[in-house]
Amino acid sequence: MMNDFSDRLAMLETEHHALVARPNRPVFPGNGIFVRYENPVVTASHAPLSWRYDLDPATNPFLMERMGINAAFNAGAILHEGKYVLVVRVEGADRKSFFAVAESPNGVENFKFRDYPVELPQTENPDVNVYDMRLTRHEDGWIYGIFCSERKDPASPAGDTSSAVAAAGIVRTKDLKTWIRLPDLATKSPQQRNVVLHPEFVNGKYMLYTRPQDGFIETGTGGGICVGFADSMDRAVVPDEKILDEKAYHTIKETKNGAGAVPIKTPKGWLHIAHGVRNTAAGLRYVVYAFMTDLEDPTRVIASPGGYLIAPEGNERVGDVSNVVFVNGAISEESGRLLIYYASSDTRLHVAESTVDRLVDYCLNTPRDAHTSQGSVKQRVELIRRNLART
Ligand code: M1P
Repeated sequence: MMNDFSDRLAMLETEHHALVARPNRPVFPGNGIFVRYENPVVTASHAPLSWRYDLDPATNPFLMERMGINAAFNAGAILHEGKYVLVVRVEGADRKSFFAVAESPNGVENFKFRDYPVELPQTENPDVNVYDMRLTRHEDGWIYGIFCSERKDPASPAGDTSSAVAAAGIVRTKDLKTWIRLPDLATKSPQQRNVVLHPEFVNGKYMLYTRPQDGFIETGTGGGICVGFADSMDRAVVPDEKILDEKAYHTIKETKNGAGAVPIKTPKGWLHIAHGVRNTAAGLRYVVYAFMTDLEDPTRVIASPGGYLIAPEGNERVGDVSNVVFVNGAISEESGRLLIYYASSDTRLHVAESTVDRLVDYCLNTPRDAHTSQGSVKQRVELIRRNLART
C-alpha cells in the first residue's frame, strides 16, 4: 500500500482534476426527443478532496478519507449570472444528505462544487435530513428553494427507529449564497414530499404543486400531484389541495407520482417534467414523464402523453436505490435549449439535452395512455398504417 503522503495527494489531485475537467459529449442519434450525454455531470467523486480528507500530514499521515461521500444526485437547477447552477443533494457516508452548489460554464461538463456546502438555517424544529431542492425564480423577486425536510416520527412506538415524517422546507435567497429559512409549508396532509413552487402569481397568490401522502413512503389516499394556493411565502399555508395529475392503475404512475422540475413557460402551455413510480417484483421503478398545463389556468392539464419520457438505461439502472430516474431540476435557455438534470438510482446526476419546442411537440403529439393492451395496440396499428401507406 502506498504510504507516502505527498505522492498519494498528488495522485488524488490529478484524478480529481481530470474528472471535473472531463469533456462530455452527446450520444447521438438519441430518440429525437432528447439526447443523453456520455458521462454523468456530477458524482460523489466530484466532491472536493477537502470535504473528504484531512489534508494535514501531521493528523492524517496515511491520507485517509475521514468523511466519505456516498452519492451526489437529485439537483435543483437554475441559470444564474450566466452560469449553470445546481443545488445538488450530496449524501455523506453517514447517510445524511445536504445541499451543495455546483457551477458549470455550459451546463453539460466542468461542474465544480463551491468550497463549502450550504449551511442550511433551521426552524425551531430542526431537520434530521434534507434533500431534493427545487429552485424557483419567482416573479416576486426571490429565488425559493423548496426541499424535503425529514424528521423522526414523534408518534412512532418505542423500538421503531425508522418511521419518519416528511415536510416541505422552504428557503429563499437572492444570490444562492445567503439562504433565509422560512417556516415549513403547512397543509392538511400528514406528510408532503416533492413540493414545487410555480414561478408566477396565479390570481395574486403563490401556487404550489404538492404531493400529499399518508405515510413516509406510501402516498396512500394522496391521489397524485396536487395544486394549492398560499397568500404568502413568509408563513406558507395551503388550506386546500386539488388533484392536478392523478396516479392511475397500470400506468407508469400507478403507485405514486410527484412534481419534478419547476414548470417551464412555453407559448403553448406550462411544461412539466415529473416522476412516476410503479411497483414490481424487484421493487419500485421510478421513471420521468412529462405533461402540460394551460397557460392561463395552470390548474388544468392540456396534454398528457402516455408512458415515460426517461427510464433508467444501462448503468443508470444500478445504484443505491436501483431502477430509479428522478428529476428535480431543468434549465431552459432563451435559445430554446433545454437541459434536464436527471439522477439515476439515487447515486449520480446526468443531463439530457433537448429543446422546449421538441418537448412541447412530444407532449402534444404522443398518444395518451390507452389504459388497455387492446387500446395500445390500436394506437400502434394506426401509426404503422400511416407509415406503410407512405411506401
Ligand atoms: O428513492 C427514489 C426517490 O424516492 C423519493 O421519491 P418519492 O417521494 O416520489 O418516493 C425521494 O426520496 C427521492 O429523493 C428519491 O430519489
